[in-house]
Amino acid sequence: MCLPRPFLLTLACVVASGSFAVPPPAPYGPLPTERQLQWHALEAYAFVHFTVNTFTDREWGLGDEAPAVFNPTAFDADQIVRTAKEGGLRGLIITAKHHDGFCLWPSDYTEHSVKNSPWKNGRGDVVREMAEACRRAGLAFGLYLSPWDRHHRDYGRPEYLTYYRNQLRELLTNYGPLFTVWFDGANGGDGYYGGANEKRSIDNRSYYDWPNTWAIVRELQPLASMFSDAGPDFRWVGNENGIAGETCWATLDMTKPMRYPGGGSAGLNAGERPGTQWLPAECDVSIRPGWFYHAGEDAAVKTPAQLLEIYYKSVGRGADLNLNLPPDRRGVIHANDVKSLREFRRRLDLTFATNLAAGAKLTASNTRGGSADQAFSADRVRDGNRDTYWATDDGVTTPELVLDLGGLKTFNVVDLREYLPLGQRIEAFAVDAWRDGQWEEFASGTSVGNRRLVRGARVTTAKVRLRITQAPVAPAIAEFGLYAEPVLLDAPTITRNRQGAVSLQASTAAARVRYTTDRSEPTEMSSLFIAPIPLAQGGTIRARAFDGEDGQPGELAAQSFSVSKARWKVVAPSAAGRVKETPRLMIDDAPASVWRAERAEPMVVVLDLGESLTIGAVSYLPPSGGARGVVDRYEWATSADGKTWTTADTGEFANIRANPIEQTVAFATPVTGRYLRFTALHALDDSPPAVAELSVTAR
Ligand code: FUL
Repeated sequence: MCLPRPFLLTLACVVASGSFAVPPPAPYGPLPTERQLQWHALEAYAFVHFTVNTFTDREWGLGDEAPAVFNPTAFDADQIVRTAKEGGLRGLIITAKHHDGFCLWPSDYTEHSVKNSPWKNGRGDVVREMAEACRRAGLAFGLYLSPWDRHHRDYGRPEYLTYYRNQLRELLTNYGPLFTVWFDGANGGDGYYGGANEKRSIDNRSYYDWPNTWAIVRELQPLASMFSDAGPDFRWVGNENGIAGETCWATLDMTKPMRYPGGGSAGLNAGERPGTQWLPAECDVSIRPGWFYHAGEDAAVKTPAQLLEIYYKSVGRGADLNLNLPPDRRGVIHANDVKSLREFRRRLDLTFATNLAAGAKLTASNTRGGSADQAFSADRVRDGNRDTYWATDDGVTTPELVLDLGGLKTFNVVDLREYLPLGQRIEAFAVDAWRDGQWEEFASGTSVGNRRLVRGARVTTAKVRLRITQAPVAPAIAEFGLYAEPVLLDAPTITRNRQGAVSLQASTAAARVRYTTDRSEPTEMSSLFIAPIPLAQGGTIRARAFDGEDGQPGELAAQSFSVSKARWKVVAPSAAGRVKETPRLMIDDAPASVWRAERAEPMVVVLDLGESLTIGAVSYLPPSGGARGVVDRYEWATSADGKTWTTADTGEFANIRANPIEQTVAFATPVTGRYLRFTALHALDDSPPAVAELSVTAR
């Protein structure tokens, strides 16, 4: 067996220190490789989605975009990299080529690239500039090269594979060391394909011949970890909202038939134990609703609190976080994203600045080789070094570690890490705090792996106890820490009634809530909330509470509202023949209630908006809980009288399978009408179309 490097290092260390009383524990289960260990150490890195879509306002380009549309006015790789770095992200992956086939580097194998764009007169190379900026800033650099290519005429035929691999070689050899190559499993079928404009179905299992493509990466970049739904080095977490399973094993059962790129998401969120391979999860999520920049989403950037929630549920569940920061049409990260990310990092830094375990007196119920054996002593859990660990004697699988904090201390975050080279050993653990003369459970959990962060209510105590409650073998714990998040007033709750009046409610009566409706940050100078805010025509509310005594600002709350639906009527389909469901479910502001068509054929919905409106954007919310009924092709039309219709837009809801969020279609020029028609032209897997909600944003 080939042992991973840190494991050998530990051995060497033990020998060197002369304390070789007992050997280290034997490894358990599937083990990580050296490249996977390096990937785990990154924990969080940036995704950068940038291509023609940034300029066409799409999520998936069709492949027929002219290279001329790619023209950032002030592209600044250093600004993008600096933003990621200041956000605490340790690497960056750029979409060298997305599904539209446009190449951000001047590839020798196609004319469909930056070399035929006006940007830098065709002499630019986004990939090179990003690679160099990452190198300067000390960030790991990685590439996304979409296997699905809607531009290439040979896509679907063997010739395309040659093209794809040529491009891969180009990227693997010309841009320095890569920490990852990201292989996307998405494929929507239809595309431009050199002018054929048709649907091309491929067999995800066989067409790409992955083993031979992976071999190229292994040959040219042996330390690059490869992503796909099912590895070979790290896996998709099964959603695009950044949340790993509450239990999230770093292992997967690769004997299952669907374990191939594009093979579906079943089992990926939680992983499988014991599994046959070390295949940890990556949580990919965008800081905005979409993966590409859309000006219409400037007010929908995730707040610092939302980013923290994602961090605790991705990194804090043993996965890596791949957070997308999409450059805008200038070619820089928008100020809203920069601001939110900075505040997110500031709060994390404040939280992890002081480890209460550092000054504590530790008492372990067992130490491997006896308490004199420094190599495995409990002290190792607080040395900030993931390559050293506390271990117990073989057979001691449920040890305890008591921390005497030397006085009352307050914490709300627990940080645990296993020593990965020996495998994922812990199956369950609990943490207790000493209260009123007895132990009281603060939290309990399952998988640990690379990292487990438990975030709970604040506890003030003089003693804390870690209990490993289930493990098949003696645990090997690299880190255990106790931290306190800075106290902030909770974000106020924002609600709107049917009539369109918005109320803001602080979590404590003493706080005062201030708000804005112009998308600016609420400050102590902003309007004070005293009475419901009329917002029947929709708009964006940003609000925060200010402490009644010291005026300290609390968490930001932000919510956008569409036009109130109080006066709307569904003209078609009619409710005839339906008992339980009525078409009103499409406009009842309740995302969970869904109208489903009976047959898998285009469904036409006609709404009477009750008055003539100038419509800037329309939205479709798909049903949740699977692909059934999720519309992926649409047409929107408006009418003044409900008889004569003007088509406003027709197209696809790109990426709706992997990311089934509300789909907003913004019109370049607003359209006017009292009647709105939504035609669901097609739904995923040829299922009968379904609608959870339809909405309108007025201009
Ligand atoms: C998906 C793609 O289809 C999206 O456009 C995006 O790139 C996301 C990260 O992966 O599968």
